[in-house]
Amino acid sequence: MAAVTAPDKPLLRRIAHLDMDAFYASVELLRYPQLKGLPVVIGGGRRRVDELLLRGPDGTQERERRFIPVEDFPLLKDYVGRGVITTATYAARQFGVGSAMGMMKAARLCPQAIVLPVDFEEVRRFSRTFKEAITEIAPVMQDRGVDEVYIDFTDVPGGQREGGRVLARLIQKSIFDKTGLTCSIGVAPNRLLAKMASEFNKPNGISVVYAEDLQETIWPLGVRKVNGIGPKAGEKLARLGIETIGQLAAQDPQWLIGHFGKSTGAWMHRVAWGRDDSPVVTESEPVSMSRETTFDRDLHAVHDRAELGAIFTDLCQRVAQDLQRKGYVGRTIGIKLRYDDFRSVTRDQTIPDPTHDPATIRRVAGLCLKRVPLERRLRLLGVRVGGLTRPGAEHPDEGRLQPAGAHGSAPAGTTAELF
Ligand code: TTP
Ligand code: MG
Ligand code: MG
Repeated sequence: MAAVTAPDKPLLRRIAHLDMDAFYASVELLRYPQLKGLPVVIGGGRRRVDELLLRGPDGTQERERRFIPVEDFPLLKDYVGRGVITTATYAARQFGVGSAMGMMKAARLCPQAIVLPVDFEEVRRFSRTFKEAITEIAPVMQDRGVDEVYIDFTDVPGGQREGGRVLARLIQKSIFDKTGLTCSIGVAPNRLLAKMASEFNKPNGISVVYAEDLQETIWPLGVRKVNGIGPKAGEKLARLGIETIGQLAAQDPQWLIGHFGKSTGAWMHRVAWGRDDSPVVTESEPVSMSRETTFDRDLHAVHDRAELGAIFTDLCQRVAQDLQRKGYVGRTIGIKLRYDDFRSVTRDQTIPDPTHDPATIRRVAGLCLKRVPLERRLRLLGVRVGGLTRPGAEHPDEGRLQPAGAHGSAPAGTTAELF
């Protein structure tokens, strides 16, 4: 392939982080375009709201979504309950409303905001579509969740021009053309800085950062802007008098190691200096899907049999739904238990024909359960289906999938986890 730049000028490592703007809310605006520009928050209960909206005030009319008058939508001021906001449109954010805020509190800030619940199916569908739009242009993409990815721009045509801005623009346009959704992109020498940069010009923005911008652009930011410094580490750093990334960079690495341990302390020093060599790992297909849940109180296989049985069946159904939604079947069905003393055990069994049937998964998982000691109380139960294939693959090996990377895309939900 012809080099984009002269041979004496080596390619700069250019890594992008792309994050969709107000993702769940933007997905709703696609089907209710009459709400564009208005404050809308996503949160609360089921999608019964759709039925109500579609039937109209007298409960009989069948209305098309885009013709439903704005006045008919539920408002935040009428919300009663303990729900929290998942996300908010940028129009709503101007009122100080945002992710993780209680809905009743948000109602005091922006009573006129429209409330809609999330539609996970729709969100996942758009998630797949925008990612496909990216890989058509830039194949080295790493999935980092429902609305964000890392992309290696280094060797992609346009990836070096204006530091990556040209390619970023092209990707934004392609995503918009295919979905009607906007996103923000940060391009930087590595993933660490790209992740920060993608937030600089939200929404619908592009931000290009070079290694030499570290001092001016990155060091004034708060330490919590570093992906990996969470609330606990942030608080501890604050107690030590370190608020900004620049202050972190100024610390002696040994001092950081003294406070945070060898690996975290050394890592903190590295990231504060903008260093990150981690590659963008192209996401392979998942090898397994699983659901697990930690109980509110430890349960006993005999004394809490009914409760445990119901949870077990529910987990099997959820895994089956995940498989069906994502279009997989699997042959190896397994369980995971954690006892009250935190020891864990797993068992699995492989069946002749791959399945995504909840009853089959439940039956085989039940057989696995019979093979573990159940005297102790349990704190966690999980169900897993592995050996995944796409149904309809002509030859079993053709549908067989590669091992997942370190960050499999776990199905959304509180009980979801890959194990
Ligand atoms: P984010 O990318 O964090 O937020 P966003 O896309 O809504 O807004 P922004 O423009 O600032 O990127 O999260 C992506 C989606 O994930 C978001 O639309 C809703 C969901 N989400 C949750 O379910 N819980 C949360 O706490 C957050 C922050 C997001
Ligand atoms: Mg987002
Ligand atoms: Mg995101």
